[in-house]
Amino acid sequence: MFGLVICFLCLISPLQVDSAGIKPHPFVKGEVGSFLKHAPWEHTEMSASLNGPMILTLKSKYKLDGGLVFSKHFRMKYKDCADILKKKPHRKNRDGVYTIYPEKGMKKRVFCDMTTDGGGWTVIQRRIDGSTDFQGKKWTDFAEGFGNPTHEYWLGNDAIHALTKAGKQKLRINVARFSGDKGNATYTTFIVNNKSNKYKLNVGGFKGSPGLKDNLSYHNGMFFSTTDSDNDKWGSNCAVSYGNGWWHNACNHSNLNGKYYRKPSTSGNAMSWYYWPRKSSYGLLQSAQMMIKPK
Ligand SMILES: [Ca+2]
Repeated sequence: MFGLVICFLCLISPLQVDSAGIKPHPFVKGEVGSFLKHAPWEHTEMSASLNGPMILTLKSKYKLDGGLVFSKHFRMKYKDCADILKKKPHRKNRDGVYTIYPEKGMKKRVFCDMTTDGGGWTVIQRRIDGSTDFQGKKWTDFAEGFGNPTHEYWLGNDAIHALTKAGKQKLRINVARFSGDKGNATYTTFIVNNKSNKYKLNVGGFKGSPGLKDNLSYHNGMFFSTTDSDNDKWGSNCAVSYGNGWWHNACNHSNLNGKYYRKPSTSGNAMSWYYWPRKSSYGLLQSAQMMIKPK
């Protein structure tokens, strides 16, 4: 691209170059830069190619009267929502579904929260209306992920592991009750281990909004359990008793993958964040969301 700009300089102005022969005089560069910026470029063609699962290359050509063709290359590969925001700052405040590549060969559609606390949050779990069934899901479902990124979903333990394994992500949990109360909890440490370590949870560094207690540290160091894989600290399988996959201990202080009830419920299997502010009953949550962002 720069080479073409230099050729263009040759056409319109005597060019001063340094000893390397490529650097225009700052004044000339500024003049021409301004001209190029405001010139009536005509878009002539665009082509795209996929190189493996990670890289999309877009080539765009622009023509200016006089015949000059100016090529632009765009290489797009985003690891997570923060990466998108970093490379495309204009996406700030534009929440929505985006495509990310947590690691080589892994492509995921996720909801990006581009608004909360500076944006760039990759949503890994979302419950808002009960449209996605979190019950009846097995080990493989939780590993691979399920649901709809525009509404409710579980991103998948493999993807969550890929995003958090480097230890550079913080976790934020947003919860809301049917009563209208809202709260959030953040954890400066959030790492989910790999499949052979049963997606063991490493969480710490809690900070919560007023009144909201830490209900996840009880699950620190726990393996992930599902109805078909008991890895908890209880004699029976918590995932069977409660009906869903989670980092059950014996059994839980939080169960954000619990059953969604469309009104307050006293059922023990309901989606819950138990201590808020003190002991509370299950089944008071209307929505929950887990999202991560680099520290
Ligand atoms: Ca057990």
